Amino acid sequence: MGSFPFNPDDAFLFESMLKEEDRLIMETAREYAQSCLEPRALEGNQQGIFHMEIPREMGELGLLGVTIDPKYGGGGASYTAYGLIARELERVDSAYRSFMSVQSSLVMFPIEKYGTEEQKRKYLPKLATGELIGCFGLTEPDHGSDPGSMETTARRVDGGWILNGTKAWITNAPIADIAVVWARAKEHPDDEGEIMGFILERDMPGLSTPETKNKMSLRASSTGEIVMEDVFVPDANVLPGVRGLRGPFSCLSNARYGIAWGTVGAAEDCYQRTRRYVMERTQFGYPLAAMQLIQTKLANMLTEITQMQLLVFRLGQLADEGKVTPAQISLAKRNNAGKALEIARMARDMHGANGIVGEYRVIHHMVNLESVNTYEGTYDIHGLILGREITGIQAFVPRGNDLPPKKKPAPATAS
Ligand code: TGC
Ligand code: FAD
Repeated sequence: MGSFPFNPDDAFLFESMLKEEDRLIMETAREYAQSCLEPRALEGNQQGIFHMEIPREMGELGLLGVTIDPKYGGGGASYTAYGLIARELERVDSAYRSFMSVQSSLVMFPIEKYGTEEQKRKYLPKLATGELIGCFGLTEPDHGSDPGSMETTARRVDGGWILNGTKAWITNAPIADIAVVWARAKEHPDDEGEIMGFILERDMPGLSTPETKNKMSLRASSTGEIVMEDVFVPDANVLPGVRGLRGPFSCLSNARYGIAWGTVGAAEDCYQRTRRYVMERTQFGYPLAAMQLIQTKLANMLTEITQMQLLVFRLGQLADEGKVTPAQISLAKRNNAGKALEIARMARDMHGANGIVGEYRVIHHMVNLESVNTYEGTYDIHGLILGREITGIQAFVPRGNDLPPKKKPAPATAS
């Protein structure tokens, strides 16, 4: 064994395994995130502001659509590079990673994969520069974990489709120029309807995107609804390359992959801030860092982070070799979002009262990670996806004849 120094930020030297081109992209993202996003993060969170310069700044540096073909303005880079960008943005605020994930994985990806040549040329270059902002509408007020039960419909008419319905909890919706919306398309009124993807533009009559107010998490992310009242969408704006749930779910795979990486950044930031804090903070005449319980907590954090780092590194290799599966992505998203949240909660505790103060930034990550653990499939839904892969038995719905009656619970009464 050599006497190589131990690196308490990268215990198994995972960054040393990165390819040079991926490392350069990581360094660009890190420099930008630390110098341009970090100074805005506290205000963004406390005032609930998404600074509108951010899309163009990210676009100029090539951080949007990094895996998309360069002929459409993308970066043509690896999935590992995409993950590394997510990690650097989320090290500052999950809201910034969220913006980038939605733009790259949920808007640019389906247009590139399922769109026509005209759609690719019309939208992708401007999405890559941040001139256009996109959002992705799958979730509905009554259908979150089970988007297959969606109620939004597209009715066939001459030259296009009429969309009706409401999508809820949509990242970027209030600021988006375009929306990729998934709806049940009915050629005839009695059709059950196949899920199809549509590209909606901001100025289409009948479309509105009211903001979701009073969020206590991801406050620097703009979230809203997509309300569609007889919105006419021409045939030119239909994504022709996919039918069925496979369409939106393949986009989710990409975005979940980015979340698995992004949450490493949030966890690392919580751990590093906590390590600095306990070295400086003295109680009972000694630095907190000298206490056994504190050291064990730091050891636990670093152990989890190391596993998270190695997991996404391998996930990135598999993605770059074209061998990654949705189940592997579910495992990594579930593990890393869940562990990052636990680490953030621990970091908050180890900061004592200061842990609830914005400037220390750990509660900021903590409340963000509550959303990250929920969106793109909750922690338990990914457990069920894995359970189905392991056993071959789906357990999303209760089985047998004891199904609960389909009625709404009585409203709670004040006593
Ligand atoms: P299921 O039978 O599992 O699948 C239907 C069809 O889809 C295919 N498929 C996939 N294809 C590609 N990638 C994946 N990850 C896929 N998962 C499934 C599947 O092969 C099948 O294809 P086919 O051709 O045989 O029909 O459908 P199900 O209805 O039983 O699914 C159940 C479940 C729970 C797995 C699914 O509903 C689910 O994943 N629920 C979670 C919903 C979710 O994640 N929503 C996310 C909304 S977007 C969001 O949160 C953005 S936040 C972004 C940000 O701000 O960063
Ligand atoms: P529910 O589905 O109502 O789940 C509630 C609880 O029940 C959870 O704990 C869940 O794990 C559990 N549960 C559900 N089903 C089962 C089951 N079968 N067995 C056991 N437990 C179960 N959606 C988009 O389409 N686009 C976006 O851009 C987007 N951005 C978002 C941004 C934010 C900030 C948030 C918070 C959400 C966003 N979402 C978006 C929606 C997100 O994907 C959903 O919130 C998520 O899929 C969960 O759905 P739900 O909130 O309806 O929860």
